[in-house]
Amino acid sequence: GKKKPLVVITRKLPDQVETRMRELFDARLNLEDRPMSQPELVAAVKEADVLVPTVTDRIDAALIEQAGENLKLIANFGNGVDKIDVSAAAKRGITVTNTPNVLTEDTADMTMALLLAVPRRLTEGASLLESGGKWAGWAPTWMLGRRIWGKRLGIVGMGRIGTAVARRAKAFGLSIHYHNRNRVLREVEDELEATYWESLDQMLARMDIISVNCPSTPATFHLLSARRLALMQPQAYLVNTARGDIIDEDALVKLLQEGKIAGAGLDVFENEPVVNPKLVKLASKGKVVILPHMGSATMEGRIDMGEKVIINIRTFIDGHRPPDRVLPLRL
Ligand code: 8YV
Repeated sequence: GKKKPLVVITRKLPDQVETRMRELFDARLNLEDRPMSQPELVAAVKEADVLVPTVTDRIDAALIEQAGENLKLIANFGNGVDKIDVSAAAKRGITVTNTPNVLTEDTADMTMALLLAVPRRLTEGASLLESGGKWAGWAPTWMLGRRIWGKRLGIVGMGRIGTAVARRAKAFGLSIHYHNRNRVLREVEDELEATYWESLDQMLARMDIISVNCPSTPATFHLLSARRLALMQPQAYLVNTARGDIIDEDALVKLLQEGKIAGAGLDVFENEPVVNPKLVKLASKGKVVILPHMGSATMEGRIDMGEKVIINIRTFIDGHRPPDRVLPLRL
């Protein structure tokens, strides 16, 4: 029969995804589960018919330049393609796909977890008991957080995840506000009773909680700049489950240290996997809750992502347009 395509997968995936990949393709798995080195990535793009990278691989123009004749598809295991130079790929005739939809609800759940955890001092309370016996007993004025219900939530980026966050937040009694390049459909706005802010600056200045849910692109790099972050209210909280570089992290740290905003819940960072030690220190004081990029990390989600990758590869190999093709950005 036909020769199976050589599919190089850069990271360890759930067992059942790997088993399926082995059945369908000439799958080269990463059994050690550490990020590939640069030489390994170069070797991979030279040989592979299909590359399956994750967020820990930088697939930039220089790497794509070195791709072999065979490489025709980069099927990203993940939604964000900020680490992949999609235009450089397009110029070489390489198609790029991602895994949208299947991680929307999980990421929205984690956004809510952070949104609740910071104002209600969840990690502070938990670590107090974990560290042993500092609880002198309940008192009426002890461990007071801030109420969530009735507050204003401003969502930066009202796509699939932003909308899923809005639905949850509405059920928690928050009023929904959003900034987006375009207004969302009227019926979605009506359902969420959402207020559209054309001006991000104005929205930032008026919200109690800001949630970042847009993709990282050259246009959103430091979208929450030092100037914009300074517009936020001193009692406001910031949550980010999107990408670290959308926020000027140094500026955020400074505002938190100076008490110019109340707190932050962060699942993503500018320099992953390195977390700014100042943020770690703020976390130990309960000012921030920091998580190691766990937004979509559910067993079910990872399996669904794997299935999506497989569908994209199979559709492409069969000569059709894969369902989750990513087009180069028009900026
Ligand atoms: C993953 C993500 O952790 O899909 C994304 O954009 O950030 C997460 O789902 C990672 O990207 C998998 O490659």
